[in-house]
Amino acid sequence: ANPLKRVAHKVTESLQGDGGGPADGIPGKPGPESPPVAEPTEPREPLPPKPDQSGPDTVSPTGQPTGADQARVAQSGSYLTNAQGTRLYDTDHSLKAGPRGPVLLQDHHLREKVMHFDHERIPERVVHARGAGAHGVFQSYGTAASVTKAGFLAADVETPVFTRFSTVVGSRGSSDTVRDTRGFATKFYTSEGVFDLVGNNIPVFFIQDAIKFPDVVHAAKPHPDREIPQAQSAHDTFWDFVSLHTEATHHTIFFMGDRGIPRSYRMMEGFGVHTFRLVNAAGETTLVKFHWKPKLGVHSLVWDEAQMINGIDPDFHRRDLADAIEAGAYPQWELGIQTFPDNPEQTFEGIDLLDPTNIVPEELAPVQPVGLLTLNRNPSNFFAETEQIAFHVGHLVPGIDVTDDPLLAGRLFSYLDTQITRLGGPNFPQLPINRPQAPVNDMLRDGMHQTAVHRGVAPYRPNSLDGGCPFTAGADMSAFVEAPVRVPEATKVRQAPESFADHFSQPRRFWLSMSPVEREHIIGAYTFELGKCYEQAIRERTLQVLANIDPELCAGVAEGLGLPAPKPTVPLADVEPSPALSQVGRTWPLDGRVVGIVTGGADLEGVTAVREAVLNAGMVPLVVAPTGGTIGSGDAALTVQRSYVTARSVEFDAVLVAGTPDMGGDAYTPRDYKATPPPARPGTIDPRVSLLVSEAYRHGKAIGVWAGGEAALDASGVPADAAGVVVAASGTAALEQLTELMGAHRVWERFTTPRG
Ligand code: HDE
Repeated sequence: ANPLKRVAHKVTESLQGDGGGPADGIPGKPGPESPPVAEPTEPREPLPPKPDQSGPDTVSPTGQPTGADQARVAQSGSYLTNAQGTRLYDTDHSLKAGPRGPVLLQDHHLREKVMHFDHERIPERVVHARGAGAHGVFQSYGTAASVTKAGFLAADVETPVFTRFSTVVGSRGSSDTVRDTRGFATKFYTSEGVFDLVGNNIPVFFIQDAIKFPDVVHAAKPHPDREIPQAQSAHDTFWDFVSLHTEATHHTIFFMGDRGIPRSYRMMEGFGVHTFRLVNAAGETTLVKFHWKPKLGVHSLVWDEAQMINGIDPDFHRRDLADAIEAGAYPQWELGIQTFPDNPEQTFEGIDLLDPTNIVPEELAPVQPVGLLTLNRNPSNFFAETEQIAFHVGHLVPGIDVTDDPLLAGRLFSYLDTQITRLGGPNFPQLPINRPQAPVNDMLRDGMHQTAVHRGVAPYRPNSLDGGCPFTAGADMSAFVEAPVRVPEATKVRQAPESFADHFSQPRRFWLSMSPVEREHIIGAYTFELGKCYEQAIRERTLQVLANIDPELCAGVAEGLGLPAPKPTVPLADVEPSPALSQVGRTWPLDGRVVGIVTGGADLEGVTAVREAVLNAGMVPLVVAPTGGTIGSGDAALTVQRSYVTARSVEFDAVLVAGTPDMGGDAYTPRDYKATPPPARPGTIDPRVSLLVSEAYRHGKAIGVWAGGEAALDASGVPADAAGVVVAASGTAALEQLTELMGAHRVWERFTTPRG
């Protein structure tokens, strides 16, 4: 039969109003005698394409994946092709009129290659531009099942996730260890749709109302005239804003504290910040705050170390996360909830739960663990995964709903809107990293970068032409139904509630909860940041803010700035400390901690034994020797991970020195020094080793020596009997004592506090 004739025949039929009828196997479609149908009441499978319709093939005649399948594996085959799959014989030379002649406009390969390159960059995130991420799984305990019907929190459900950590202020290429808040955003690909928990490592925020977000970000970003400083809060516009806008005080003291410079993404807490509303199967609601608790504890760098790392290894956190996962030291966090009765006031123990500058101390509302997050897979392509992932606080699943926190309201708008600029249109949920792992059956159509090939003719409801599909589901079928919360009758106002007005008692609680060494760090941080401001008035205004938190804090900073300490202008709040806020005083597991083992060639057997012992303890040993390559010969030969040129103390959590790590004879070359170093005398300690040891000491790290390594201590000015310094008979004996010390993260006794 002539196929063309068949088509012509069908067209004529449909023009006559005979839509094919039940003979087509399309239920609900009227046959010649059927009456017109009402909207169907039962869902059914999507219509198959008509015989004259077909989507793009997903496998090419040569067996290569194409279309949607190709998106998963962008590169296939062994030979270079252009973007259309045509093989190329040369990609290094433009097409020219003779080897020395002009390049020809007809070079379509040159034009395609350069055109694509010209558009490789997309706009960076307006905030949180610098980040790193990983895939993982979330295993629920089922302990939240009584308060939420969210399927992924039911007992024993495993949900795939992707987590992205970030700094807030810096550009994409900025350094990891700047003083800043960190983002902690997790996408749960649940069977009921995507849930995003877009949080930070600090439990409160700068502002109480989203309308001020552009203000705080403009103040924190580099000055608009010279575009400096990069990724810093230590400048006039930031302190100008936060000193005038005292609701920022709580967030500011948090990141002037040690949480502003985390040791590792693996060692940060995470917080949902806002109060959310959970809904259980019976429709009962509970107010809730989300917490992530790292299994490794909450630890930070010291400021000197953080500044050094900015230069030595700007990718410090990114590298740490990827290395730990690659080594199998998978970072883990427990998800926990603080729950509060959903009372009409939405307060708990007098704390306004809708004010995102408030915490509820864990001592008043304990954090109850509800599941375990394990990050166990590094991305295979940074752009496709970490850069293109798009989080949104409005990505919610049944059982988790929002509250009237005015900061959250603005975020519900912003996170969708920003993707239009960043990812180029409304179809970003189709990017591989953003695709839900639940079936998608939306009626969103077309638009920039549409990659779906939709079927059917009726992307609208109600319809009868697509059999009434898609159908809406009820709450009993996992549909998201907003909690029917009463909205109080009110008059429209641009105004904050009275309960948002106290800006000092919670920051005071934070201050009072810190250990002496943490308080010194906070004083040091304010003194540094304000010392970088040019305007005296900004310093003075900030001192007034500090006086309203605590006189000791204010006096400490005033002293450093050489200014008088003002008196408080508000009564100092009588608040109980919250010990859970302090990072000091507990013992933690050491998985993935890095131990530097320095040797100039002495006791290589001992070094080998320590290396093994470090590995067996789940930590990472790095052998440091005068040059790269190997050290020693024969069976004793060891691979060197860091030479004296590439090793710096900041990479290590503890340092071991074997024997006298002298200049290594001929191996010592002064190439990494600008000036000629002191003349090398055999047997003296290499200045790079004494620098390493003295820095490790200064930063409160455990140090162990054996086999004559005391000489390295001596050369570094480190007393052999100082706290956290171990002189042992063997490397493994030294490590044993070090491990104990490292459980506390740092040798805190070394941080003397000038104020007692
Ligand atoms: Fe964000 N925030 N934010 N934020 N935020 C963004 O979304 C915004 C806020 C947070 O790894 C942007 O996709 C507004 C609080 C994280 O991709 C943007 C307000 C908290 C990330 C945006 C806030 C966060 C973002 C920029 C005030 C902690 C990175 C690019 C109302 C609870 C997510 C993007 C990632 C990113 C807006 C306040 C956390 C512009 C308007 C509070 C972790 O949409």
